[in-house]
Amino acid sequence: MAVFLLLNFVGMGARAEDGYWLWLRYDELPQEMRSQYRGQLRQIVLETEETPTVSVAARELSDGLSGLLGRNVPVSDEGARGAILLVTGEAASLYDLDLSDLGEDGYLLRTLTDGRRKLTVIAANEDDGLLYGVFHLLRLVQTGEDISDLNITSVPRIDIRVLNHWDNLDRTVERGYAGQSIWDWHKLPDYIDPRYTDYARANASIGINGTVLTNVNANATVLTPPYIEKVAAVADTMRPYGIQVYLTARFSAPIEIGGLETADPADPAVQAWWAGKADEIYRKIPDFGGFLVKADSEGQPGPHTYHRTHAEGANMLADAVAPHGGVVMWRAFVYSENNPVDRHMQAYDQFVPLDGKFRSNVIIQTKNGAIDFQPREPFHPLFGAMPETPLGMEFQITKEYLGFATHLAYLAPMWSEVLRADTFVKGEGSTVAKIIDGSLEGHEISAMAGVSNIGSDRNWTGSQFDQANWYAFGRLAWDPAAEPAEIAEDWVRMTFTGDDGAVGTILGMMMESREAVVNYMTPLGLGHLMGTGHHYGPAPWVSELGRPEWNPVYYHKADEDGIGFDRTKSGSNAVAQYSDAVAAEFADLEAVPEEYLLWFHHVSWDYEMPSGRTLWEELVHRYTEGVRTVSGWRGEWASLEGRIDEGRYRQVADFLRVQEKEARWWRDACLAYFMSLNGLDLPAGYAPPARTLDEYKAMVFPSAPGN
Ligand code: BDP
Repeated sequence: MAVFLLLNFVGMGARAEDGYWLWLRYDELPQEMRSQYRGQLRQIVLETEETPTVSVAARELSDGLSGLLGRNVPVSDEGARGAILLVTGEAASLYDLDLSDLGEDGYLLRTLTDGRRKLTVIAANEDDGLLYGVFHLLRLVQTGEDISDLNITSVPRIDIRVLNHWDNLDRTVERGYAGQSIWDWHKLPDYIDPRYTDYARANASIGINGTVLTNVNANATVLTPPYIEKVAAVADTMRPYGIQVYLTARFSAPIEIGGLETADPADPAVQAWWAGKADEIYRKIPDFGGFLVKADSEGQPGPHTYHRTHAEGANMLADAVAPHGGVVMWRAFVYSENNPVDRHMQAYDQFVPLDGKFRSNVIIQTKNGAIDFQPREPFHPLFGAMPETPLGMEFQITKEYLGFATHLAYLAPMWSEVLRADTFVKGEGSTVAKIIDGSLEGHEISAMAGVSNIGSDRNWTGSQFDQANWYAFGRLAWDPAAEPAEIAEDWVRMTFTGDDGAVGTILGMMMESREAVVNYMTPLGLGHLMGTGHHYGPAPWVSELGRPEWNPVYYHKADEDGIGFDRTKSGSNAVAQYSDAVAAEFADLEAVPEEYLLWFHHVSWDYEMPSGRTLWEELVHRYTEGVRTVSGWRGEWASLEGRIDEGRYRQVADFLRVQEKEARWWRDACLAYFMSLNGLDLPAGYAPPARTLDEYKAMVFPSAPGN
């Protein structure tokens, strides 16, 4: 029996486990998990019109349940006993279901009793809602939940839940660690890779309803007629799964592909060109989502060339897509090498004066923190500072700054930390989540974007555990208040195993992982210490790059006396961009949370920390803890050998070895560098760096990916 169970849990035999099936594996559940569904889930009955979306929903449910329950669960039109009913619109009144608060994407899951057997009802206003409800029901069965008395209502808090692919037309992926782009532009539109459908299924299963196919560092070619055909073919594949396609718009496209001499947003010919381009796109893709724009940032063209503002630039594009119901997601990630002001402050300085000047279909897409996706940043001061403008959240799923694909770092705790942060702009409870979901200021549109970690690697994301970040992004975009640990547990059970002991071990590792990475890379509020260009590994010593704010020394400001960026009044005063309550906390050396200490303060090496250690000792301690945590996981993972399929077990084991090695490298290189400045010894009991500082400095990585 035990052997039988084990085989079931690890899904051996059916197919090789290489991660391709993500969390949608649908392997047969062990008998004692399956038996609770007896009398329920017998067949699927459609009480709705059979549209393409309803068809994919019904097929997914049928395939999924047939696999999980080890018996055929057909779509049938007879015999409602023990059935799952997919219900929309009018039919809901037959079952006394109130759909009025569900909006377009929400759904109900209900159990109704029909004699001895139970009916399971999935009801929604729209087909997309049904599809989301189907995936929710599947998740409940995949994780062995009791569904005998369901009473679930689920409505997304955010309207636009979108992936941003930083994918180039030559299939390279900026900051991609999972192989080539999945978009095979060369073979499109004639060849539709079956992966596109699996991509759409996976996204729909977590509520993602949009995808920006191209890099923010944009190429205008994607807006030319042959590429619009290709995009339309992708959009056709995505549509049944409720996913809208978006593109990045290169601001200078009217010049590059339009034959105009200017891209000035005030020029009527430029406006007409964009309006015509939008019309052309919508003729081929009637549900096209709109444009994402990176302008006047890191060398990208933008309205500033013509002495126009971000608002003037964004509004021109917004006007072009508005007649078709499209939106513009205009990025707030801007800073300039000519501006001596603390980089932390520059986006706020540029955007806050424009509050109220954007069209109603513009969303200002803002990174979670003011610098750049570091392992830990305080929330961006723009959140709460533009009450008249919808602000969208931009998270980075791909782990550019958290160890690429080889490091285990579960990111939901990091995202959740920001979503739950209180801006205090309208008193206590003015969380970042309420700002982006629009509820604090009553905005009509809301968006959350995740920079994708997806590529053509067989396992999609370059590692098994990075799938969890894609998964968690979708779940948090649907519900920013969701618990990271609960999301992780669902993912582990669906992806790896239902064995409680193994689930506990894996979950424990995941929940520790982000903090471990912070510790071995950038503890106590440090940030931006990584290598130049490729961003691989530590390089806190770098000081000679042309733009001041590209140098790590700009961020840590370490010298013989101390370390940290003074962002209080005596320094850049970036704290003043936060509400008074938050500013007061961050500015006060005694009150600032320890994890942001060096983000806001320059502190002497002998400063006494709450732990009783000096700052230097604490830093050494944190770096060492980070490495120790990762070393511990190697043993924990080893305890799962034979309880996880061999293929995925091995890959994770190997990656953990890489992570341990690189965590040690981060610790040692950073400590060696800081010691060269402060002249201090390591506290007793802490191992010295394995190499000399010069050796760390001499390391080069010509094959580091993603650059
Ligand atoms: C930085 C990345 C760079 C992106 C930029 C952005 O290193 O590749 O182009 O963000 O978000 O973190 O535009």
